[in-house]
Amino acid sequence: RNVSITCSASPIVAPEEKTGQIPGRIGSLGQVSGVLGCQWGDEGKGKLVDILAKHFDVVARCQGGANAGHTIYNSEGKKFALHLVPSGILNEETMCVIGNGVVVHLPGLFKEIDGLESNGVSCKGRILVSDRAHLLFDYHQEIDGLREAELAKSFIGTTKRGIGPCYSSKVIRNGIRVSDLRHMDTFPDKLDLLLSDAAARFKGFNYTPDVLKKEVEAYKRFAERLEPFICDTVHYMNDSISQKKKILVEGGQATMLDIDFGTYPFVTSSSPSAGGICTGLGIAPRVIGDLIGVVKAYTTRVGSGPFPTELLGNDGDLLRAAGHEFGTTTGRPRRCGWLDIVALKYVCQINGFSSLNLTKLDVLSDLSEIKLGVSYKRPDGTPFNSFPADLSDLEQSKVEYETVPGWQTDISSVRSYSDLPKAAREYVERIEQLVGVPVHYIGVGPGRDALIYK
Ligand code: 2SA
Ligand code: GDP
Ligand code: MG
Repeated sequence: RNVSITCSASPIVAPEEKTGQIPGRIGSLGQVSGVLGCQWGDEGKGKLVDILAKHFDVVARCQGGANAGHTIYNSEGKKFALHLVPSGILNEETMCVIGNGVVVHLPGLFKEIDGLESNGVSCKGRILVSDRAHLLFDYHQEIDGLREAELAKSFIGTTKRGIGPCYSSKVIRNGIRVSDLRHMDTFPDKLDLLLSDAAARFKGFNYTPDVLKKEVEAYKRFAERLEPFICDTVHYMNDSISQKKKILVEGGQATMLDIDFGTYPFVTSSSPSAGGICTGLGIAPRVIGDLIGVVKAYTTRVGSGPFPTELLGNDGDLLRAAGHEFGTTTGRPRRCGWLDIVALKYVCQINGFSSLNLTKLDVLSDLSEIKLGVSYKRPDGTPFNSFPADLSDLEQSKVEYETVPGWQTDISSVRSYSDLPKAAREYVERIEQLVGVPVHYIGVGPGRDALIYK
């Protein structure tokens, strides 16, 4: 699950390489900017971060872990699927920070780094891992699976990457942090406490002294290898801000999966919305300039939980096939449906986006008509004023749709907004009108060049 490769016939040339100018409004983005998911993840955040990275000095992840799957293509069309390493890594001038809010599975991180290095991407001296970040052990992953099995039919549909169990250890305060690797004398006792706790709770978790011994040995080696990457990233980030360096924060997952604002309990265990930037990197709210919300032109969700605008049966299958909607981390088929304006308005309110990146508009090109979910109504016909917190309200609500004409033309090679078919422009403008946030970037394909600057 590291790096897979496909090669396109010819190199993809980014607009700035052709014209020497910074495209669109990239040049005026704030010193500290962020790219966050607006739906249930997989909106195409990685692609935008990769494109923006060359205009920033630092790209930082602030939450989540290797549950994230960010797919990007370099200029030769080589495909990279990143999980823990920030999507700025392909731009060799960019420093990549894994912040304190991230949960780090070291075997996975090293595997990812090895995969990148063997594909010609130099990581040496370019990745910093926070000394305050929590370590995610194999046992967290095992427990993730055991918890899901216990939940039986009400399983969350996690990525089984150990995310929930690791954040649980952090919050219950027996977690082990990166800085603990510098104290190998006390590390075995801390790990024993953690593993004994798991063994007491889960019958299926087989804990023996041999397990501890092997894990401690492995972590002694990991500690040595990680040492050059370990950094007080809170100091590094704030120092970079003082030095007027440009910082881009890369969100994983999305606000509808946020532990506070998402469709709880069918959420992840971190804060993928704006607040997670401050808690996950140790930077002040006032330094945050622009936040770009990434939103697919339709909706997908992987895992269980409410999805009001979901298309079941053949319609959903067609969208999945057209958009190649399969999990980047787990390969699971993603559930597909229409764009949900009610959820998007709620997410825009929480994050205060300065602009949106509407992605995968090309995927809708074959449709004769497209629907937008514009309001939710209760069984008695009264509308909800906002996105309901209560899952039973969501289950009972009926979505009202607005239908707009499709464009039925291939738009994947369009590069300027005015060249888009009228119906495609009208779709974009109707979304802007409904949510009140401008769309500044439009994705028309997976490659770096397939972006329209509006
Ligand atoms: P977890 O593993 O505890 O974070 O799972 C809890 C919920 O969060 C969802 N989740 C995701 N949803 C979309 N994409 C994610 N990343 C991968 C990708 C997913 C994959 O890029 O495709 O490969 O399956 C991601 N990570 C977490 C998850 O589905 C649960 O609903
Ligand atoms: P992320 O987790 O938000 O970074 O998104 P993922 O990488 O998991 O999923 C998005 C998928 O859509 C990836 O395979 C991208 O290569 C692809 N993609 C991104 N933007 C576009 C676009 O505008 N059009 C098309 N067709 N594919 C896109
Ligand atoms: Mg993804």
